[in-house]
Amino acid sequence: MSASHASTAKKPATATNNLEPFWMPFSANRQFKQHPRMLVAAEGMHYTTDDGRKVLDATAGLWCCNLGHAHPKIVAAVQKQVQELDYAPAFQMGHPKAFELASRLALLMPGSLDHVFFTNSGSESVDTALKIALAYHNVRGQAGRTRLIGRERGYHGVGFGGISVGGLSNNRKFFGALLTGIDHLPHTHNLAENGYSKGLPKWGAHLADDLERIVALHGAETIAAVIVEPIAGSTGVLLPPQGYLKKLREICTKHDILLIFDEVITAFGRTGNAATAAEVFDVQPDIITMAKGLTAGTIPMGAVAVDKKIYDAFMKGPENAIELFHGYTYSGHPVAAAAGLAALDAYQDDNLFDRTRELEPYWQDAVHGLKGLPHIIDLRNIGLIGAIEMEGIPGKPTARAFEAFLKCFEKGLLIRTTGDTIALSPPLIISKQQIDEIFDTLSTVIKGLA
Ligand code: PXG
Repeated sequence: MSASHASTAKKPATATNNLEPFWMPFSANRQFKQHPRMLVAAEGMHYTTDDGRKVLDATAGLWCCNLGHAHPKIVAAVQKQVQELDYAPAFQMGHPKAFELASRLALLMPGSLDHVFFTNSGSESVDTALKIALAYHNVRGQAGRTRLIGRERGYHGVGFGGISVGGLSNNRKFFGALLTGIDHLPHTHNLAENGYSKGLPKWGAHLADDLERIVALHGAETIAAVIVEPIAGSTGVLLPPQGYLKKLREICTKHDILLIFDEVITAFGRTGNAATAAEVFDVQPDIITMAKGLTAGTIPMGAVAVDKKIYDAFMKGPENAIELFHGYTYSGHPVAAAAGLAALDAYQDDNLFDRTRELEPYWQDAVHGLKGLPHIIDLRNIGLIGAIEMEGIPGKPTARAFEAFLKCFEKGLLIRTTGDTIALSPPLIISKQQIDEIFDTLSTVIKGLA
């Protein structure tokens, strides 16, 4: 065998805690492995690091641990489930908890969104929603509706569907031709018009009219669906201008185009006193994608809620025929379903969606209390979400925010940065005192940034 061929020879034994083999997702691998930041335990609002420090979680993990960490109800439910029924085949077989969770979710979803398809992540939820949209038009005799419309700066996970409708250049440009037949609406971020908005910004509803331009360009009869995040999270917390989502809804309805809300980070109480941002913003989509807060981050699970008219369109033809050729080995996994049911109980029993609304004014004052500190060019908030946008260091984009991230971590605070924006999304169980702690630390750190 020539030296250039890969070898299957056994590797020499290496230390089991070697950091090298794990190719970390969305991470600067080499930098991290030189200076690792390891979390070894978590409870309530705090992580514990491997050197025994407590770190206040201002990000709910990655926008997922809305109930804080190690919620006793979820811990008990998962332990019990894994012993009782660890796995059940998902195709042509069922187990009660998946049906129960779907029923509970159907009740939580707005309007006529009353059927639920289970996935294992936000990315899978997005690709599932896009496929359902295409197949929906197909089964009702409109197979020409194949175009999908996303939005600039949108993040819809990392599947090929999600990066195609997504609008983040780095997530797209390395990965070939992507899906064809995709168009993008303009993003809605405008600091000159909307800087330092509290809640939804006033300017920009007209940006939804761009959908009419796209419809005119391609013909409505070629367009299957529009997908947007009600609040664009990963790109730096971009809030929808007042009236914008309603306008999108109106234009979609007019042209028989499905409207998909990607609520992977906004669902489960993040934005106000309802399960979904759709309800908080009073706009009814045809499909909602979820993940993260569904199990409060404890077990991977995603879900896609669809309007009754969509499910019904598939329930035609012989009853012994499979209606949708799509699904995952772990769709509705018993342990994930048990975690989901326990999470829904906990949201309800602890009134956590109401709590978001109660804490919102305090949170808003705390976010906007940073105004005037060096480097800050915008502050934004809604529900229990906050964004601190900083001016980048010339020629070194992201460096300033990343330095803030490292300094906060040293001081016992976990934040999340994207570009030069700090995004905050604490567990909904946070106390006012912990909100103060977040902003005291941030204020000290930001004042000390280069
Ligand atoms: N859609 C949206 C709107 C998301 O925010 C996904 C889909 C993909 O979910 P999965 O489970 O496949 O990762 C997401 C994920 C951040 C951050 O810091 C956000 C996400 C993931 C990791 C970090 O903003 N969102």
